[in-house]
Amino acid sequence: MPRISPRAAVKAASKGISQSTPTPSTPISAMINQRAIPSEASEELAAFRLKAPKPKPEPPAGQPSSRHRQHQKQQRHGDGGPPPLPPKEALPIDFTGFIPRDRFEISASLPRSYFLGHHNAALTRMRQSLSNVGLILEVRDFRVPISSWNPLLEQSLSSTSAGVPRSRIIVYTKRDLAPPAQMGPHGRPVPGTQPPSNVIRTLKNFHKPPKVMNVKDMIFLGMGVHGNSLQGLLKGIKEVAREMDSLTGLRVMVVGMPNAGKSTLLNRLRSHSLHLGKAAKTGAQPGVTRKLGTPVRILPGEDSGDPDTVGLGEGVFIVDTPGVFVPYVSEPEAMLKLALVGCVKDGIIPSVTVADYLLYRLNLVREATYMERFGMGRPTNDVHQFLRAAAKRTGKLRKGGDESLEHAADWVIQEWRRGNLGRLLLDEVTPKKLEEAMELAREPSLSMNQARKREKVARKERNEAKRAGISESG
Ligand SMILES: Nc1nc2c(ncn2[C@@H]2O[C@H](COP(=O)(O)OP(=O)(O)OP(=O)(O)O)[C@@H](O)[C@H]2O)c(=O)[nH]1
Ligand SMILES: [Mg+2]
Repeated sequence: MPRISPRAAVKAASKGISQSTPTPSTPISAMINQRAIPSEASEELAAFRLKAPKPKPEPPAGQPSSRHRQHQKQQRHGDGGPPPLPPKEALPIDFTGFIPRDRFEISASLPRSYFLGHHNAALTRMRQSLSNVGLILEVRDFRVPISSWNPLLEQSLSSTSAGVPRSRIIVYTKRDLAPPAQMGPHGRPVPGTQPPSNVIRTLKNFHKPPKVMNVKDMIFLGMGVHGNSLQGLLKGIKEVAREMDSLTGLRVMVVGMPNAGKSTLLNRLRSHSLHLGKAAKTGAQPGVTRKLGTPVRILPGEDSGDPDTVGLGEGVFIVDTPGVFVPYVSEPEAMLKLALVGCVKDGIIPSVTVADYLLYRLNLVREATYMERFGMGRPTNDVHQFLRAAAKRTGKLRKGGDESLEHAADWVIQEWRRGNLGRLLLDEVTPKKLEEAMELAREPSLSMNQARKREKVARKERNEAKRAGISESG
């Protein structure tokens, strides 16, 4: 039999590798989990685009608009109908004299965990598949840059079996859903708001070596103009691949909290660099990806002939993973933030509570979009008033009060997530806050056992509170 050199053997074995075909080093069990899905990348990007209302064509100069004509007709005929609505812009939207709540009351029985069986199973599988992973892409949601940080993932995946730190790139997604800088008089930020550029600077400074050794890069990504950062991310990935200088190329694992945008990131990288369609399923609820995927190619290998691939060996492949929640959220407000951004499955925390928290945060930064949208002349601290106004506007107000308020709450939360009710940065990002988060992250003991115990106590309290409620009312 002819002898083949190791390099030639690897090349020959991988000759038939298609864009999403597992490489020879892929465990067989991992190969069956993910199949290529027909191209919908452009739809995906289109879905990102905020649904801005289509501008109505202006009537030719000198001619009144149809609304104006109708108004004039009513005035002329004096038909006794209801007075015409004032134009939306004329509504007095004013925070003068309004005092927003300065704190949000959180019930002691609020669930503080969403760590599911498949999260734990996924973590175990991720640990088992790490041997050939050279880079971790850690995905966090830019609206909650601290709360969506999962120290458990970091501790579990950040070093090799030899104890050497594994390279990491942190990707903050949903940058497009962060608010533009809200500047008040004298060019100062509106109290309670943080310009995203300050947040980015603080995060970058904090993660600079030597503080966090193995973070190679930090990328802030979103739709539209923020999509340009994909280029920077690919550059960072190539650098790591070249440093590794491996014949088999680079295996990247994309990890993060549920619904942070991991699968979308994989699809976007593949689409951007190879112009190929969607390879991973995505969706607006957490838990869409349930198992580790097969490696999906995002960069071609050296044999493609492209000079830009020199040093990339067989190319770069990404493994998608299910979102993994933290075992226990010690800060109750962080749990509300995670529920609001969609990291926690809807319904785990009552939607009226989540909508109330949203209202509290909108008022804190004097975000008036809800008043414009729901035809409210004044801001409110009352969630029921807020939801009733929303329900009236959307026709969701039906008989049976509470139920329709819950529907309205679900809808309001979705609208905010789509960016249609104002944008918020929910975490305060300061060096001190980051330091505190880092301290918490250094506590590996606050893991499964503790989490289970704490959740058990909380569940007991919830049940007792429920029983007390029933006996009081009965
Ligand atoms: N506006 C906006 N939406 C995004 C962005 N990234 C992801 N999304 C949306 O966020 C939702 C979740 O995306 P996925 O990629 O499925 O999230 P995931 O992290 O894979 O979620 P799991 O598999 O459930 O853990 C989808 O509706 C995406 O369209 C972004 O940068 N901007
Ligand atoms: Mg996914």
